[in-house]
Amino acid sequence: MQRVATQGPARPGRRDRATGAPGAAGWLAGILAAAAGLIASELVARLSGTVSPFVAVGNRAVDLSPTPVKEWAIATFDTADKAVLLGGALIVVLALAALAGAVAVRRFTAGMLIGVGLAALALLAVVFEPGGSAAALLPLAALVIVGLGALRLLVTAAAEPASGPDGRRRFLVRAGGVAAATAVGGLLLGVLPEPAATRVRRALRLPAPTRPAAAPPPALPVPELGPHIVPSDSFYRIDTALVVPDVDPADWTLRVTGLVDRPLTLSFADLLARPLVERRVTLACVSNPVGGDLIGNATWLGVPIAEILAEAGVQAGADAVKSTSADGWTCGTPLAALTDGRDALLAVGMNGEPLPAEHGFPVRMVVPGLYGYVSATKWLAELEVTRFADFAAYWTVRGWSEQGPVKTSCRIDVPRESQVPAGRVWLAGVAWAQHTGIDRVEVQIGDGPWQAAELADEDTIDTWRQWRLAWDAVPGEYRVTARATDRTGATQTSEVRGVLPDGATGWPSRTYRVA
Ligand SMILES: Nc1nc2c(c(=O)[nH]1)N[C@H]1C(S)=C(S)[C@@H](COP(=O)(O)O)O[C@H]1N2
Ligand SMILES: [Mo]
Repeated sequence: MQRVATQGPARPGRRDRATGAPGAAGWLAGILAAAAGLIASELVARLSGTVSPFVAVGNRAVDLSPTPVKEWAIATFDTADKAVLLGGALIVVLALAALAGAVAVRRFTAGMLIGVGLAALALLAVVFEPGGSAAALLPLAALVIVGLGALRLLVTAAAEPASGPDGRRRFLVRAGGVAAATAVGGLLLGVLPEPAATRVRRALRLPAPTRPAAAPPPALPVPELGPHIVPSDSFYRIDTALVVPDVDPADWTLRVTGLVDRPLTLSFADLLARPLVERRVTLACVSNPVGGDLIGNATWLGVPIAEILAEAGVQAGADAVKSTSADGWTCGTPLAALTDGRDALLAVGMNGEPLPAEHGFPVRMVVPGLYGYVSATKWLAELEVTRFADFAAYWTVRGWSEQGPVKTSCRIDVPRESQVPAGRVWLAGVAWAQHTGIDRVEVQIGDGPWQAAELADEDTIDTWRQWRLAWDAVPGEYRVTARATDRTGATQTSEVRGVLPDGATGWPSRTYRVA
């Protein structure tokens, strides 16, 4: 390699003979050191049951990113948003580590300081982790010791004045050693015991409901239309948890606190010993755009929240229940929605099985008629009876409305493709007006008249209803629009509004080309 004269006399650190390529040893040293440090910290986090520094950094990125960025991420990546965020964070961390290595080969102290700066960011992230403990400093210590130690080991070899193949060999030996140790750590991580929730959930058999849900109505026979009850593994997932909280039912308690005569602490066994009811409820996310898929209908098994509140004895003046999850997320639900006789549940089961870990195992809330962010707390830990005037929940602080009743809406699902063969086709979809019920769905094809669609039998007023309309499609391009009307006679508004602050409005429409 040629060096330009203006670089001046080659200092020891400048020598590239160790690797044969200028800078490459430094980059490699940084990346290998970061990988070793990250794996070590993940291992310690797993063994100590604490949050890993990497996940903590990701969690803070989620908390700190402005609401429009979050909305964009949900809209763009849907439920892959977490994988995308963690992948992106990993690339950024490795790039910065590569930079630290490259700098350290030339100016040792400056390079190591970049490494220390990264560790300091991780420390901040860990300190601000809600519900974190002092034990969370252990994985961070592993990250610092292994990461910076490996960086020093590799950089000193890469920067050694030793000329020729000796220096090169020394660096490669050390790099190989660090890479091998990292690989072993990765393998170990793969064979460590699985989370308690996964293990316990597999063996758990929930009691049968004392009051089972009625049989679901027959699905409308439209080949491409999705099922009335959405299977748990394709049910939408929205939450702020990058790593699903691992809650062992044996350690779980629900605290009922605040404006109550008798504060309660219930165990999971206490809950299962009560009469369980089974109810079908359609859950919806306030971030669901018109026509979006952040909505799903499931069969839930659980204990009516009203019964628990009655036992605790709600005091006069309360108008809200603040619920908190095991990972510190908070939610504010109107007291009335929990006590007015609707099927608000502390759910332990979803679609005939214990709640999946991602959907809140072991216990979550399900409240018909309210968006999830004000009602559907997963990994539930505490119910505090209080007043809206006395607290602000996680999303309320971030610009979303304090109250979030679900807006009447509908969706066109079928045909799924925009190219449609001429002839008889079915237009079909779902419509919802939780806790009011759907009365009517109308469809307009092009600038034709509004036509009433056929509705599936009503399951409950808390569940969506499938609709369909036969269309004798002739070649051309058509905009198809739908609108739902609820049991009170109110038709969803045509006014187009975005999801902030309390849910999107407007009529869903799709353009079809008939050929
Ligand atoms: N602990 C916790 N519970 C939560 C959330 C969360 O971020 N953390 N998100 C809520 C939101 S915004 C919605 S829409 C529903 C989604 O429930 P699901 O993931 O089971 O579909 O969960 C709610 N419960
Ligand atoms: Mo949501």
